[in-house]
Amino acid sequence: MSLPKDFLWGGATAANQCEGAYDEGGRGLSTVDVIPFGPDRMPVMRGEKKMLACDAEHSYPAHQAIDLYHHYKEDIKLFAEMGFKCYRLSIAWTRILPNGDDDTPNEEGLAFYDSLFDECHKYGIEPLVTICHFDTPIALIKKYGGWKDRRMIGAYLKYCAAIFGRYKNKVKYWLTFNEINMLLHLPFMGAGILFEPGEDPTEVQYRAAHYEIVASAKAVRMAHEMMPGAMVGCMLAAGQYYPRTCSPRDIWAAQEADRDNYFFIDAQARGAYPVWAKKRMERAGIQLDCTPEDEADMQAGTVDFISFSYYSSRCVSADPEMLAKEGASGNAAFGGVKNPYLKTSEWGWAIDPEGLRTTMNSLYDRYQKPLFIVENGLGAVDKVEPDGSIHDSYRIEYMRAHIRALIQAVDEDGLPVMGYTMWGPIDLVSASTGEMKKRYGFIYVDKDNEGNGTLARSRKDSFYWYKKVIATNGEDLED
Ligand code: BGP
Repeated sequence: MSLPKDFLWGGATAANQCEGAYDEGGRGLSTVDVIPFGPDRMPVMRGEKKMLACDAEHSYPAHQAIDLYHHYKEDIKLFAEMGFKCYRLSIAWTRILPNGDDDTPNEEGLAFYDSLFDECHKYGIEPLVTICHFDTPIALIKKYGGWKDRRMIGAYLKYCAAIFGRYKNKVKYWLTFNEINMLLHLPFMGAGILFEPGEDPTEVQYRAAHYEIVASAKAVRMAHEMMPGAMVGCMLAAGQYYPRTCSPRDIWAAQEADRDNYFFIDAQARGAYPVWAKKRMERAGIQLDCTPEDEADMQAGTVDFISFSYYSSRCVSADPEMLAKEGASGNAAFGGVKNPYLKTSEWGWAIDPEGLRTTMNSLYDRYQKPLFIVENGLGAVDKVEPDGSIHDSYRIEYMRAHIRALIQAVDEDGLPVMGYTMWGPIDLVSASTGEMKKRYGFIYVDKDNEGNGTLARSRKDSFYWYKKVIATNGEDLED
């Protein structure tokens, strides 16, 4: 078994899904704060229903989340008890720049993350920071229309300069945008995009994608200049597309679906758009606002490593009858058809550990850069026993199978993998549904969908299992 000795085992969270304290410490409002719980959630995340402020009829899970803002010392201590080498978290843009592009950063926000990073280092935990995890500042949506506008690049770089300058001695690993391809699937959540009547949604999305890609490239360069030794990655919502049958039309459909997502990473990792993307844009009548300076910036700001989330593989069909019959698969953001070979989670997400190995090999074949799995896990309902224990064998089983696949990819395929930060080491708000009931954690948080609960933390069976996995560097995966 050959996982490297310095393999970065750990867990990943996002500010908006766990911090809460949305209006404390001088923090400004961002997209995630106005995405409500309930039936309006999807239309708002998709940019179809406009919501730029909170109202009394809705509840907003991000406002309190699991209150990590006030519990981070306790939570990081629990991560340390499991032996974490790495903690992936995101900085909330509006804690640092409440209006998104303020000239002077908010000291209270800066001080919060200073203290959080110190707490990590106290236990030898390396922070891995996502610069933007689904939180476009509302003020910038009002001012510019979010990432539809080129001026967002300048605002993002101001934010980067503030955090790179402040944390250069505390943070070595950075990711520019969480799941950058989510912009195509959930445009408001991914990039603060609201569609106006008469706009071509595809054109708007690709224009925004281009600005994010340029911003990412410029941030990579800035990071390298300001923080020698820093490593900056891109982040893809990954999961290989399988053709539903071996019909050539299904094969092509799967390749095209993969390309929708690789579009971003091709640009971030290779520094230029792939040839097929240019042709696709031409056919769709899309004019990318790509200047010669942008091209030079993209070329000069390629990422150091490829990070990605993996929950499941995906399956597509080119056959309209099949599409009508099988409809969308469980993950509403990605669509597709059911894979008859796979079981699904309680939320309908296909469970496919072998697909992780396939996805990793596709990514490495394509980019030849080190990989980093920065999200993987199982959202499930947990039952608390009368004595307070939680027997989450289903979670252990899911993670064991995926870690096995990761080890195979290293051992048998020889892929360089920097680390594995599973998603949601502590229960937190679900991004897609806003629920608390969809739990990922090794640590249980006493809070329900309606917001009731003491917020008390407790250890599930999986907590002790993961601790052993880390202690043995993946040698012992039994429970
Ligand atoms: C990814 C996001 C995370 C996280 C995860 C699980 O798309 O980067 O923020 O939430 O998915 O998804 P969910 O919370 O919808 O179960």
